[in-house]
Amino acid sequence: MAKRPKKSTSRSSADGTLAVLPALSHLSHVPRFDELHASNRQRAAFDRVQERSGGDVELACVVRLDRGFPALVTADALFRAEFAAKLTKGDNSRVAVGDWVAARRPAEHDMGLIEEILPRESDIARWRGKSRGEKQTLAANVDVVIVVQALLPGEFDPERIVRSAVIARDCGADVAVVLTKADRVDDAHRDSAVAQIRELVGDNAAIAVTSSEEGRGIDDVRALVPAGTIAIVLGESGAGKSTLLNALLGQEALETGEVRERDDAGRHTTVCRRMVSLHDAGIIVDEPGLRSLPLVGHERGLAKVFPDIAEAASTCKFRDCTHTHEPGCAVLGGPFSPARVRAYVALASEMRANAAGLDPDIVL
Ligand SMILES: Nc1nc2c(ncn2[C@@H]2O[C@H](COP(=O)(O)OP(=O)(O)OP(=O)(O)O)[C@@H](O)[C@H]2O)c(=O)[nH]1
Ligand SMILES: [Mg+2]
Repeated sequence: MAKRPKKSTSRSSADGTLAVLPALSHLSHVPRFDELHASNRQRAAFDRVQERSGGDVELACVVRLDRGFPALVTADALFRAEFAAKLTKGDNSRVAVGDWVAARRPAEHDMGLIEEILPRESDIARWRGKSRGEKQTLAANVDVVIVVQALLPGEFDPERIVRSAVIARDCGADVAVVLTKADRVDDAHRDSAVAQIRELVGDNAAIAVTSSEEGRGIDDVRALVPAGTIAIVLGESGAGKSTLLNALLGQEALETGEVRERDDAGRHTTVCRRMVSLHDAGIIVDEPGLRSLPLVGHERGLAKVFPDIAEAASTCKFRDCTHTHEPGCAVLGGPFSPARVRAYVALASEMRANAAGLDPDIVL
C-alpha cells in the first residue's frame, strides 16, 4: 500500500509550485508499485546506480507529470520529485510517464530527487510542430497505443488513424483503435467506418466501438489492456479519451469536458499526463489531446502497417519511385486496394517532404 508523503515543515525550492499541484493524497487509481514491472535491463541499470550511490536510492516509476513535475511510486510510497542537479542541466521534460528512475528521498525534504532515468524499453514520441520541430516523448515503456477517435461526421478521419498507427508501430508498440460516441451515429455509418479502418490497418490493430454514454463496448477496451500491460490513449482533444477511462474505472475519476479549442497550444480538458490503474486489468496513460502528428522518419512504422505494399515498393523500377505515375511501379501495379495505396503514398510522400525539410544538405 502506498504511503502518503510525510508532512514536513522544511521549505523546498519548489514549495511555490507544489502548492498549485493536486495533492497526491486526493488522487485515485494511481498504480501500485507491484502493478508496474521494470525490465531486467532496467533493474540491472538501477543496481549499478545503487552501487555507485552507496545504497540510498530507490527504484521508482513516474506515474504522473503535472506541469512537468513528476510524481513517483516506489515499493512503499507515492511522492513528488525534482531533478538532481546533474540532471537539470539538460531538459527536465526528458522524463516521461512510465519512466523508471533511481530516486532518493532526503529526510529533510518534501520532494524526492531523481538521480537517474533508467533506459527505456520503448518510448511513444511525436514531433511537435512541422519537420523542424522537437521530439516529444508522450510516455515511456508502453505496450499498447489506443488510438481514440469519435465516429461523428467531421471527426472521423481514417487517415489520422493510419497515421497514429504508423507512429505507434514505429515506436514498437501494439495498436488498437477505439471509435467513440457510437450513440451519436447510426449503425450503417458505424459499420462503414469500421470496414474502412479494417481495410486500411488490416491485422495491425484490434478495433473496438464504444459509447461511454450507453456503456457499450467498454469491456472490449478492457480486454485490450490485460493485467501487466500499459497502454496510452492517443487522440484529439474531445475524442472522448478521459470519458472512456472513466467508463472503464466505473466512476468520474478524470475531468472531461465539452470540445473546446482544438489546437496544440489551446486549452484542453486534460492538462496532465497520468497513469490510471484499472486494477482488474492493466494501466492506461491519459493525456491531453494532440492535434498534429507529423510523420518524420517513421519509415519502419509505415512498413509495419503496410508490409505488403512496402515490400512491393522495394521492387519498383526506380529507386526514388513516388508510386504516383512512374513506369515499372510495383505499388500501382500490385494487387492492393486503392484506399490502402492512397494512404501509403500520402504518408510516404509526407515523410519524404519532411525528411527533405529537416536538413537541406541531406538527400534521401
Ligand atoms: N454522446 C457521447 N458523448 C461522449 C462520449 N464520449 C465522450 N463524450 C463527450 O465528449 C466530450 C469530450 O470528452 P473528453 O473525454 O473530455 O475528451 P478527451 O479526449 O479526454 O479530451 P482532452 O482531455 O481535451 O484531450 C465530453 O463532453 C464527453 O461527454 C460518448 O461515447 N458519447
Ligand atoms: Mg481528457
